[in-house]
Amino acid sequence: MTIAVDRPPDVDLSSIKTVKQVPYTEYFVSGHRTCQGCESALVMRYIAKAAGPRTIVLGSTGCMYVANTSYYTTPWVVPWMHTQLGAAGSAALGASAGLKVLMRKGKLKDEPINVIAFCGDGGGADMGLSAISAALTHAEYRFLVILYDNESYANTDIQLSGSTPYGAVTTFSPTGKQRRIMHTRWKKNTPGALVAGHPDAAYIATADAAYGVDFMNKVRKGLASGGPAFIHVLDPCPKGWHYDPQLSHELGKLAVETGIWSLWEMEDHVVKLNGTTRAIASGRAKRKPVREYLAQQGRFAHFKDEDYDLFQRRVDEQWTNWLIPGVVSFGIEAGTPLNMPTQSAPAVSEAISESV
Ligand SMILES: Cc1ncc(C[n+]2csc(CCOP(=O)(O)OP(=O)(O)O)c2C)c(N)n1
Ligand code: SF4
Ligand SMILES: [Mg+2]
Repeated sequence: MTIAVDRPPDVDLSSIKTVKQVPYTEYFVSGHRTCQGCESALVMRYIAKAAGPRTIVLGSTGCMYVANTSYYTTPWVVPWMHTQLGAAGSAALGASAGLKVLMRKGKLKDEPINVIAFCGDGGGADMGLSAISAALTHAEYRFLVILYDNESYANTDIQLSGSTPYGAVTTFSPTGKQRRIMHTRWKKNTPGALVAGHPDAAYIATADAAYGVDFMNKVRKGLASGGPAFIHVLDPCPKGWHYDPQLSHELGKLAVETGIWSLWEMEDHVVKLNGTTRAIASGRAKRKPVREYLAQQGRFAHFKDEDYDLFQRRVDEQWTNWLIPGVVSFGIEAGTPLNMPTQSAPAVSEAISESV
């Protein structure tokens, strides 16, 4: 049985092989007021470039709404609409369903249109997780939710989110004389939770703003997948992470090179590690010490050796104890029988009919 797949638009969603093949045309231009070195804004630019002109973008409240759409100005060239903090999943699903109904009733030309909804980590990994989860169960609709992760509620002055790393200083977790480490919880594994729990999602991936071509290709794969898709992209924030804006790209790379952030994708119901993450996992590259990444950021300036050591141990565990490094945050008991892929097993058991 097959899941009904929506046709992707006739614009180019093919894989970009080299930087020279990146489309020249911009659909996210100047006219925004994000901080210098803001990688979240770069993520928006990549999204728009990769998706092209036949696209509707829905943006949840956060820096990428507030700083991007000051009164009477906008950097968006494609149609853009604000949606509530926590509503990216429902906005994506609703827009996709709405377009389908209008086309079926003949009120809109029947043509494939990309629907992309973005949210921050506060809006997606915390407040809007249930809406994203619900949306990813609707295999009959084609849309892409992109969570841009700057690791805090940045727009409202850097409050701690479920995506904030262990020990980081935020306005909710200041360091002090009595207590050096105020934030003692480990970063939530949002994409791992989503990939493990949503068997009908068509495409789920992680990305990093420092790996632009990889990210743009993932945006295209998500849009071309024909069903519900989700990408979690890490993007350094000079204001919240307290570093010189010129280090944005370097820090994005270090997040992957230290193994703190992993690059992977689930396509056709199979998980693949990508790029540097794959090279580390297969022994072709060595993980860098987490200190190289953490020590360049003011939010970890209070760290002592013991704090770096603890952080390193937790990251090591991601690579030694997790079933898939950086993806599935548990191991399995030795000797546990595992499902083996068989030639005869059908991919999916029965067709899902159109519900609108
Ligand atoms: C329901 C609701 N609660 C609180 C707010 C205030 N608010 C606006 S933006 C924001 C931060 C959002 O953080 P995140 O989603 O991580 O996006 P970022 O600002 O980091 O880009 C908050 C708390 C709001 N707009 N709506
Ligand atoms: S606070 Fe961070 S995410 Fe927000 S505009 Fe500035 S750099 Fe970008
Ligand atoms: Mg945020």
